Amino acid sequence: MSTLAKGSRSITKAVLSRPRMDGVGALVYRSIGDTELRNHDPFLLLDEFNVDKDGGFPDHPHRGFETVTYMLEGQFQHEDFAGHSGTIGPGDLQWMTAGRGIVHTEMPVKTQTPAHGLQLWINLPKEHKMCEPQYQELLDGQVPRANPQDGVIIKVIAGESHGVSSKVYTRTPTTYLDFKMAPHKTVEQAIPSSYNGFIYGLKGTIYVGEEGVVGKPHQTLILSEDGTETIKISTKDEEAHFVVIAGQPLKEPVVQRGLFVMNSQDEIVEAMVDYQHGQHGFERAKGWHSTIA
Ligand code: FJE
Ligand code: FE
Repeated sequence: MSTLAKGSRSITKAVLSRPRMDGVGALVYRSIGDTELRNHDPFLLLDEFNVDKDGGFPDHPHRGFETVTYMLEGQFQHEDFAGHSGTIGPGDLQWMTAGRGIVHTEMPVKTQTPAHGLQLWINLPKEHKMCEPQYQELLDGQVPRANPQDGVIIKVIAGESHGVSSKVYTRTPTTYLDFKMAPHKTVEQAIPSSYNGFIYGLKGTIYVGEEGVVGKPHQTLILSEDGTETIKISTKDEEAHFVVIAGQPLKEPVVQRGLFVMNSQDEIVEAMVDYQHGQHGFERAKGWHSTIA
């Protein structure tokens, strides 16, 4: 017998992000991670960033979580302390597991088009926080699409949609879908009922759940946690572009100090000491400076 509730998940909160500055001269709309949207377990942060040629995120460390950078426009380059580097453009993504430690730089390629995209931070379960760093890089063409009906294209960045599965390995079970919908369409999307989830609007207006709660660009809609498996999303007169992100909550203590996210205050102190002394994963941090920042 199914214990799933019928109908669509509803929206428990709608928050419109306002632009602010972060890094060096980078404009970000902060969704998850802003004061009103703290600790949406397992997610720590979602930023929609706009960075022109004078801005970026120069040399900084991470420990204890993953960053997923998904490009919408322009080009972004990165370089880390282990000599790993690359460039991603529109539709491409970099899924970076910082694990025990990454020090890197993230900068736009200095062209006419500013770098515009999304960066998501996913917390790691306790047993993976000190794992070896890993990169999973996918070009736009390597991200599978679901096309459940005419005028609905779903890029499956992580998890699955309408029988199409992503190959990205997630240490924290995560669904990350990019939707493009023509006007006057309705789609249902299954999300595991135990996941916490949200929708973030990029373009156009959407109507979510049985009540048709309105979602706009720069707005975050938090999905209800009521044991329901699907969400229903519709467009009216405009086409729409948005992402649906959901993940299995870790239900572990979260202690965050800047770019280190651990389970206890002691582990945060350890992270700062390890970074300062160049040890336990930060060996290559000693004297490293990026060549692109
Ligand atoms: C950060 C300094 C930083 N949002 N969106 C301080 F550099 C960062 C940081 C980012 C970031 C990077 C990209 Cl590519 C996109 C971002 C913050 O790296 F979060 C703080 N607090
Ligand atoms: Fe970073």
